[in-house]
Amino acid sequence: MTQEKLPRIFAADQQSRWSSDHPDIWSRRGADLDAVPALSILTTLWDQPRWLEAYHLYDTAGSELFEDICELPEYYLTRTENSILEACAGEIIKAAPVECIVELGAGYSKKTVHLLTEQLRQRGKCIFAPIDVSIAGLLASRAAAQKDFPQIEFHGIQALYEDGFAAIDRQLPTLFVFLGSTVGNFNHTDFPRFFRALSAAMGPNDYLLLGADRIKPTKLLEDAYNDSRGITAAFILNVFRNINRLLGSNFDSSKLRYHSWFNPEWQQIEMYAVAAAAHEIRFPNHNAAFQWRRDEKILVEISRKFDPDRLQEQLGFFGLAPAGHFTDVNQWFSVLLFRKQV
Ligand code: AVI
Repeated sequence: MTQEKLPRIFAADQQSRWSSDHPDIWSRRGADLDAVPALSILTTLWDQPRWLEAYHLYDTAGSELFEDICELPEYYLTRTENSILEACAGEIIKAAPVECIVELGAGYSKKTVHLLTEQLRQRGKCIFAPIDVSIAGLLASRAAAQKDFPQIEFHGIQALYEDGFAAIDRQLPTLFVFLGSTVGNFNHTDFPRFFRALSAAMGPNDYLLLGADRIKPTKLLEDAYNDSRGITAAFILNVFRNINRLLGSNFDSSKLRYHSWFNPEWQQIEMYAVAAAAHEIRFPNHNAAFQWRRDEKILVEISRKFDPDRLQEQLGFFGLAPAGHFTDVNQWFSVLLFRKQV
């Protein structure tokens, strides 16, 4: 790794912690981003009910399948959020007088482009810093940003979200952007941990822009997660190929089926893999095995749906004050702006 001078987006005390292997992309020294999967997978599979942390879904094949999901007619989330940002980016950027946009996720979707375009139009300059564990995603963001916006100062941060945003200088007015309703994939433990850490990392002139999918008629929600082409099923079941690759296990895709539903009490879509036939799942590298009984389910992912007013009130307890609410004509999706309270 080469040692360059850290850009000013990093807090002063971060100097010795980050280094750069690729121009304009920074990684935490010594961070082993691959160290956790085995422990995470084994501990949650031994829970009752069995479940998985959602990040295991995003290997190369999973990331490609998710791109396909975003194009599905039933999956209204991406295009609805995009239409809100296209219509409201000017107002959002005006309401958030910042110098830097930090995107949680490799970013550079059409949605981010609306914000970058407005930031440049209104302020003439822009620092853009996506945070992601995927180096491939960050390289793609960098290439796209440099091609379309040569005036932008780009700094990719290869890290877990919490490590990435904790490193940003609190004195630099920053808009943190967390789109796509990825917040809906957090369980009830992840959610408070994430917002506590984010709020603690934010400085007095910082803002958060959060995309949140809303509660709506069950049929619309269930169709979005059970599409007629079976892409969502392939995305969810692909996690077992990834686990076989990571852990040397023997999940058999011919013995799995997909099941999803909207749980009205928990206000979340639940996405399961169900054993169509019993089989023993072995983890030879870890000297462990379990019997997956026929019809037993593994909860692979949840996607929570929100009441935006309640979400705004809830984030108030984390020191984030509502500063704008942008939605679509159907009120299917909300893009919420918050200001850090000091
Ligand atoms: C990434 N995340 C916001 C998606 C969602 O809608 O919860 C993941 C997804 N899973 C199945 N379809 C989409």
